[in-house]
Amino acid sequence: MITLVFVSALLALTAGNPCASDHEALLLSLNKQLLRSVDTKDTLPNPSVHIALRLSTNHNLAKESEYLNRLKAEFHDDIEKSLRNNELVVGRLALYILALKSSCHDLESVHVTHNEIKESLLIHLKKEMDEEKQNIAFGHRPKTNYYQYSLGILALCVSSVRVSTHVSQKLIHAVEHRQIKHGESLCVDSHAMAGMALQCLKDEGTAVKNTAELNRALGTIKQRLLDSKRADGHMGNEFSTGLAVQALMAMGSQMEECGSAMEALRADVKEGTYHNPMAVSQVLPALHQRTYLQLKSQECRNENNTLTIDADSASEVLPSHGQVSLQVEVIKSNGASSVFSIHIPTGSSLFEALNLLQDKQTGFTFSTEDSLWGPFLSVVNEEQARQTDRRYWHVSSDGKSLTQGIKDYKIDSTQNITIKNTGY
Ligand code: B12
Repeated sequence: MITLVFVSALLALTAGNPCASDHEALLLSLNKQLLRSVDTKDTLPNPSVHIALRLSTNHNLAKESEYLNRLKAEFHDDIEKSLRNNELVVGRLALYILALKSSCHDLESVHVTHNEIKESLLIHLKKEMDEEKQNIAFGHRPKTNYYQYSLGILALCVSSVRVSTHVSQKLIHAVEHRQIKHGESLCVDSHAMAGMALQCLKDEGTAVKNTAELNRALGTIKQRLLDSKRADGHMGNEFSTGLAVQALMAMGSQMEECGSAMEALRADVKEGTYHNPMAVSQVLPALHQRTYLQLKSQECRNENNTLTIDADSASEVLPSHGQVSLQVEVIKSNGASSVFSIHIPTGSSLFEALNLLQDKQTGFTFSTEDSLWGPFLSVVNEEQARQTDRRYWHVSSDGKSLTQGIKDYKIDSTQNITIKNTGY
């Protein structure tokens, strides 16, 4: 009798847990999708992709090691190129360090050259963080952004480099004074990154200016992440939920496999929301219930080396049918507006649509800059929205801000796109 009650209770439990049955299969397919993306040679290798592969349970060690070598050659060169142009590389350098760390690579053996001085990656990052601290002191924000500033602290902390109390204090202060934003609203992604950075300092017992303030900031971040939860389980949006889940786990919250945020992520995976490798790389660790903080104790021993790419798994691109009309309004920084119209094949990306519009020679022109997320719209009708002036081209459709970039956003119905030079 007791056995019967126990078995039916167990059955009821598993039946009420629909996520448990397909979790492993979904994880594996997303893992394979990310592994497949590393074969693309037409873009720079992405350290965030490497980190996600290394934080996974199953590996393809040969491909991972080949990718690390590409990072050490191509990504490394790109960082040095930016240094020659006197640009700050805080975020990319931090991700590069975390990627090396994820493969247990000796960090002291990798150097960058800046102003003819050769220095280790960690020393250089420490210097850039000091520069950013000064930027915050005099300009009230970092030259890059708080997402990258947090990544910088995280990379130093995970690599056991002491973070100065002045540097950590600036992040704690920014959290408490609601200065961490994406455009107009509080930025969930950056709060998640700040949470992981500050949690790392706490776990390490790193000296901070005021321990009570550190704890208060961690509490604030946790509350803001929890408050960002929507009815459908997402925290912020589809692209911040993975980082938010990861941060909450790092901060000691139980994020159950069957919790609503995990359910939301799984639903997104099934719907194919995450096709951009950068998006996959920010979601996969959370689904594995792993966090960037675990890179600190990464051992790289006895790893499961069974991950392969299925021969027939390449996704099929269906030919599009019909046309939709698109209206594109450009609003320049002085408020001047111009409107362009075009018919495009259904399912075109906004990037393809803008190219078609440009080819029609109606006066619309644009150019983009490469980033880890893909092409970032930087110049429209010969006006540049400069990040150094804290401006960008904000993109919306029918008045709703896009949650994807121009290359990923697909157009399958008639709509009005607005591209507006906006300050942030
Ligand atoms: C800071 C930030 C911005 C800043 C960047 C400028 C700055 N110096 O601070 C501003 C406010 C300008 C911005 C703009 C946009 N952003 Co933004 N942004 C971020 C954030 C929080 C951090 C990016 C970063 O510094 N990464 C670290 C460094 C190491 O990586 P990086 O690739 O070198 O960084 C550069 C690019 O990421 C680029 N960038 C920033 N946002 C976006 C978005 C897209 C689609 C692309 C291609 C590039 C890009 O700016 C970074 C600094 O130069 C991320 C959060 C995240 N989860 O990644 C969101 C994030 C990348 N942004 C996002 C979006 C949607 C946008 C916009 C499309 C919003 C809009 N409707 O207009 C625009 C881009 C429009 C365009 N012109 O092409 C989404 C992208 C999701 C997706 N699937 O593509 C994210 C993930 C936020 C989210 N959860 O929704 N963003």
